[in-house]
Amino acid sequence: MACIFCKIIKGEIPSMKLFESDKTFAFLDIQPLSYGHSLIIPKHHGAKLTDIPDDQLHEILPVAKKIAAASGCNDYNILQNNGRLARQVVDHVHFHMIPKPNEKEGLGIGWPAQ
Ligand code: DGP
Repeated sequence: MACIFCKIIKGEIPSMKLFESDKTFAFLDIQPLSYGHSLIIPKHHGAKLTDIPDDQLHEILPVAKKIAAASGCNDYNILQNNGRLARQVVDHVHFHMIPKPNEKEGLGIGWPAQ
């Protein structure tokens, strides 16, 4: 399997893991748009949201909520791109959690040391 996110799930490519269960994996994005930019993915491989069975998606938003809360930021984007026209680069479904820190909130408090 050539999928880089499947390799990350298996530990064949290192990542900064934030969460793992039998169906879900979350890790820091390697090209962060802000400090704490993370990706929440189903372990089930599929390129687009419509390729993933419903029962593999149930944890995604609860995990995104936990990670958003841990970021220490009140403001954040949850994004999910499908297809090249939508700027999807990696063909394994992933939800971006992008904190929008302000000066008061600083860098957030919940992240592992880097
Ligand atoms: P998208 O355009 O929605 O397909 O975003 C793909 C994201 O995946 C992009 O923000 C960078 C991230 N990414 C790509 N390769 C790796 C990798 O090997 N490790 C990690 N942690 N993130 C990656």
